[in-house]
Amino acid sequence: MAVETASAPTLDLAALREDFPILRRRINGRPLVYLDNAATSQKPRQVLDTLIHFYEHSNANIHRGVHTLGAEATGAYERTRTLAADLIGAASSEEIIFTRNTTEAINLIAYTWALEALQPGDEIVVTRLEHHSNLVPWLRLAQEREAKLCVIELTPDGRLDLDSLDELLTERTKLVAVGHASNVLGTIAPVEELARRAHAVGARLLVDAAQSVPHQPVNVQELSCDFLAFSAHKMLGPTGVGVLWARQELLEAMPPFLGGGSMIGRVTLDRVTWNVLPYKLEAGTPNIADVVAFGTAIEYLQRVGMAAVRAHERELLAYALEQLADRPELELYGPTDLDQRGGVISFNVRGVHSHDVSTILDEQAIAVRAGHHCTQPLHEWLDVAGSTRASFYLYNTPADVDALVSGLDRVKEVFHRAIGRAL
Ligand code: C6P
Repeated sequence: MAVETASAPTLDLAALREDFPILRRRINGRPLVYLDNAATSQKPRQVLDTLIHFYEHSNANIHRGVHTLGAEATGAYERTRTLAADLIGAASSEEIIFTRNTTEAINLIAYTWALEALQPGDEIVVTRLEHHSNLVPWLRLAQEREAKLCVIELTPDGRLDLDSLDELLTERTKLVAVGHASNVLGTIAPVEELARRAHAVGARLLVDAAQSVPHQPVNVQELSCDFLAFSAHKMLGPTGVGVLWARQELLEAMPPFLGGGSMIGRVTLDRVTWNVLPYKLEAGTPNIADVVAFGTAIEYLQRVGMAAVRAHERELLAYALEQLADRPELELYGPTDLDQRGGVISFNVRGVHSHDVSTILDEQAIAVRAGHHCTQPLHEWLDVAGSTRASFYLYNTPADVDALVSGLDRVKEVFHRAIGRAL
């Protein structure tokens, strides 16, 4: 199990890895090296056990039946809400809304709060780094509401160019929507400063925290943001669960998103009133068992300590960048200052398609992601169609980095002619 000490957080990696059954898998006769954590993380047996235990002992619908199972299921589901609130420093668990994923949480804000708040001519500020989940809803809404989308561009090494903010933020800005950590470059956005600058012009700040909450301490009070979204499946939890956090007064003022069971106060044939928070924004039967198991994932991460997770990934990142330096066939992307960067390395092997790189790595049991990673405007800026991405999590080891490096040696061997032509 992991240990966090006050001064130097360290992880007992051998013990920790024992908790993840899938890490014992072999692919093509070799042990799995899982470096696709930004896409989704693996799950510890504690989370898997919770899922099985729930279905074997307490399965029932929630907030409905008054029988024992219904009460147990409701208690377990609501317990996760409290754990999620504690994890991000929410003022109360009523500020936590369960969704399917980050994408749905952001769309919820777009089609409730933003649809009401935006008038023709208003402006939404996003960044060049955004995942399509934090871009497409705003593009759609801008079209629907005749609003304008303004973009924070990047410095040459892929940080946000804050010099443009004075021009971009005006009294017409209603929302700044920013990814806390980029899923491609790893860039960590200076959210506190963005919040201060957004609030100074009366705008709200939405943080896409899909790649930050799983990897580092995040506190919504310290960030001073207004909305924050993340996904359970990227942080040891099951798929199908997302979290939307927003300040209570904003949630209170928002109209419901979907209509149906649970979200109502009273329904007659000519009138409907809404339930209190958080239920007003959770229509229908939710993903009960997966939310319950997500609670176990949060407890697991809390035991390890988010500062320890961040420190471990930063060490792996530093080691990997050192090992991958001075290889002329590699084009590496992302900030050089590791304090401003999460545990993600995207790159291209010159002259070789990212899918081919990924396929050769997969032959050696190394799982990475290839393509545009749902960030086409960023890849347009990088001037490449796609990239290969290795992304770390708490169970990765320096040996995984070594495997990646020798995997890339193999890519070089196989594609030496194409690489030679490109150099
Ligand atoms: N990025 C990746 O491989 P969902 O799919 O809703 O759980 O998360 C969407 C999302 C939003 N923002 C950021 C910054 C993300 O990285 C992601 C998911 C995965 O990079 C899958 S495309």
